[in-house]
Amino acid sequence: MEIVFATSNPHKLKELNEIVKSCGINNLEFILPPEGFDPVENGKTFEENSFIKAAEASRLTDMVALADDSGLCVDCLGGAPGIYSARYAETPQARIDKLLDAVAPFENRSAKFVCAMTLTDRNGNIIFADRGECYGKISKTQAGNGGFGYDPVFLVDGKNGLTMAELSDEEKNSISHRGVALRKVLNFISEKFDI
Ligand code: ITT
Repeated sequence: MEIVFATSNPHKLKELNEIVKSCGINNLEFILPPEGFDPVENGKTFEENSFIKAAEASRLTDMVALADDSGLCVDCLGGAPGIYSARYAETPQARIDKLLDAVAPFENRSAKFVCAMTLTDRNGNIIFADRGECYGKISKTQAGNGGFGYDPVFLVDGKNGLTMAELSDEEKNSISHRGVALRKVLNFISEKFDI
């Protein structure tokens, strides 16, 4: 079975395919949307933006589509950057620098990664939606080369002071917000479809 993965972020696609493989599923393939896929992410929540992306991909392709809207929510910043995580500053490094500056005055550095996933049918109607979360703290300095985005400054709870970027791909996928959300989606898909 083929499902369109409504993203323009190659890191997400890579992680998605690794997670599917780690679940022992061989007959499900996520494919990218066609050129021209450029949804307007003007929702107010991860869930709304996830639906907007999935519905747009279904509309363009006439296929079942899955979307991931995700981000980092930092407690002392009132949940920012949240749904604006991708747009917090120009480049990945500028986003990390801005985050470390913003968090610097605070003692409480607790944070979470959130991933809202929505599956839509060929007509763009929701058939399944759920979210995954992963808890940790913002580090004082960045460490590690794995993953993407804010991974180098996210100290994962229960991982002995390692950042998400210092974990192996398998370790990240086993505890990440994306892994948690996708495994729920895969459970649903395997019950509903013939995979
Ligand atoms: P699409 O909308 O095309 O899927 P995007 O990167 O713009 O790609 P989002 O709007 O969902 O996606 O924003 C997600 C941002 O949150 C992402 O660009 C990172 O900055 C951050 N993020 C999400 N998941 C992350 C992860 O696993 N590790 C580090 N940062 C992550």
